[in-house]
Amino acid sequence: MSALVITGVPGLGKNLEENFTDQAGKKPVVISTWDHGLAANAEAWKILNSRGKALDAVEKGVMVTEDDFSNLSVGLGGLPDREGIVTLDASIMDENGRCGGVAFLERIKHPVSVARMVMEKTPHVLMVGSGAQKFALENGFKLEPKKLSPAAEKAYKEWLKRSEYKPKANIENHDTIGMVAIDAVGNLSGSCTTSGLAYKMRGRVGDSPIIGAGMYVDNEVGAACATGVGETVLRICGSYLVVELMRQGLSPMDACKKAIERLVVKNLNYREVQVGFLALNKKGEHGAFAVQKGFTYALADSGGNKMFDSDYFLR
Ligand code: SD4
Repeated sequence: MSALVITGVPGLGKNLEENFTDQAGKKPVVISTWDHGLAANAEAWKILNSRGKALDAVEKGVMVTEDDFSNLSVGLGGLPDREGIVTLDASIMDENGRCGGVAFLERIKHPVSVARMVMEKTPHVLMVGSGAQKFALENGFKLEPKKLSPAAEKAYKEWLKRSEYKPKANIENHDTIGMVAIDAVGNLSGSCTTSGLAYKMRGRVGDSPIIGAGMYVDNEVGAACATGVGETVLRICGSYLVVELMRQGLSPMDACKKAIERLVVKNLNYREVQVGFLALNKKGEHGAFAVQKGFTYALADSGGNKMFDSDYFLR
């Protein structure tokens, strides 16, 4: 058992425990990726604990992370593409199979809420770029300044000196937030939001806004989300694969593990990347698995809000 203390979230779980087995199911429950998941879960939990809907929980939860301008991988404080511009990707999906996504979106603070609006107000699933921004502005979102956060600007200037593109595992360019939740009545929903890989090519879109890659929900079976190098997840329709493996009877942990094994076979560069999957089944049991050591996730249920270490492939 490792014991890492997470600070900065008063009153919430403080122990980081290794979780190499499925946890017993409890409802409601919410899980989300990386350390910023704690604060996001805390918001989601308020909704779930008052018998609110999983859909509202997964939207409001990740909005906390999008709001944090000091976060270098989610929202407008994220690291930019190689031209110095922050472009955001997000998706959301509910218990009825309704879903929405936005990609390559600029200067809008809450891409997950725009994704929800795509789901609820349009006949479409995915909107991108200037069209997505226009849609957001027409629906009450504000155009935010075209400005990097101080930390992102500093990092970008540093990067420009060499302009080398080499994503590294578990550093600041791999910290998307993916969240999946089951509410008190047993309905599942999921969300995912990111500024994508740091210093990506202009126009690059990752797995996060793509339904079935960065996140997927099937209310009969379970829900899954992904974090890490999106190209490797896109190649295997990662989150959909995790859900389908649970449909075949695998536990959430085993489903995530099998999906990582598939990813490793289908991506020759797997040693150089980090990817983590998180899954929740209809019983409220959860699991996680990653390519490499270092993937953490947060879980909130009636027992509290805690961090866990995921098991991993490259031992
Ligand atoms: C992407 N999957 O754009 C995202 C990045 C990420 O943790 O997950 N970072 O490829």
